[in-house]
Amino acid sequence: MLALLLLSALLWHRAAAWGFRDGVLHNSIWLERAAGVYHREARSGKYRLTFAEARAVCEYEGGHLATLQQLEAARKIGFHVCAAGWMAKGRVGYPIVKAGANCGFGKTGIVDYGIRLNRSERWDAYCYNPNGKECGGVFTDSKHIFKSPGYPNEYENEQVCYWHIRVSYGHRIHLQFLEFDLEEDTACLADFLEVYDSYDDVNGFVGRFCGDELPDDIISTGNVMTLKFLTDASVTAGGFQIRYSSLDMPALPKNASAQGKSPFLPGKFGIM
Ligand SMILES: *[C@@H]1O[C@H](CO)[C@@H](O)[C@H](O)[C@H]1NC(C)=O
Ligand SMILES: *[C@@H]1O[C@H](CO)[C@@H](O)[C@H](O)[C@H]1NC(C)=O
Ligand SMILES: [Ca+2]
Repeated sequence: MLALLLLSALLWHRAAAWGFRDGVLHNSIWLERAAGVYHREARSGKYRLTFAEARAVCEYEGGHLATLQQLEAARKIGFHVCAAGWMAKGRVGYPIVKAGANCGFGKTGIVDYGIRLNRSERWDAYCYNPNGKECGGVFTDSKHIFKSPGYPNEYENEQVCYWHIRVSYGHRIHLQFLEFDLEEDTACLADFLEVYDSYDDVNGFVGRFCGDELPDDIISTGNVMTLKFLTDASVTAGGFQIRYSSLDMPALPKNASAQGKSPFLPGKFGIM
């Protein structure tokens, strides 16, 4: 409960620290990015940006609203977001990789709401900026080593990075921490790395890590994983290097409930 209070205090503090800067709306967060495309929502929540505000959010970072083709190119390498956003020319839509009943009408592809005549409608934004600061990514190789931004230099303040890993269907992901050094605090609320056994940062929470103790290896239950790296406004540290490799080890049948603490849980979040 205390941790929850601290967390909401932290989030509130972060929210208050953003907002309008130089007359440009800047109260958004990085959510995901792939192929130079990333999704932004207003810091105040989902579906709060008019077309002009969405465009300002992207331009503030040196990019512009993504075209339908750029969003589709990102989708093809695994960019999946369940939220409609403005694109170039006033189009609205979102990229779906994994078909689901609750999102995208059970289909994959760009869900296209078309060109909106009313530019005062409020949606999220899809920006395109291939030269943006390297932070996060989408990996589909069978193995890869990825690092905190700027590694081997210290990471920066005020970062939000997401890494999505997707290996072949029927395989699992083995995460190995090679180097790990984040600002230390008891509740891990200042700077932290969170690991999720799913394609988003909502489901399948595995753990939150900080300090300089090397976390244990983690093996996913399905073929997707998400890592989220968040830093606050002060004190940085060495950062991390993480290796993942694909294991040829299908998810166990869902009825295998007797396995107890085994890390090999049923695959809940497989994506073809
Ligand atoms: C345009 O959308 C806004 C926000 O949804 C709404 O308030 C407004 O009435 C709409 N304007 C027209 C002409 O439909
Ligand atoms: C679990 O599923 C496997 C194969 O699907 C089956 O052989 C086994 O009997 C099931 N076990 C239970 C406890 O239902
Ligand atoms: Ca910090």
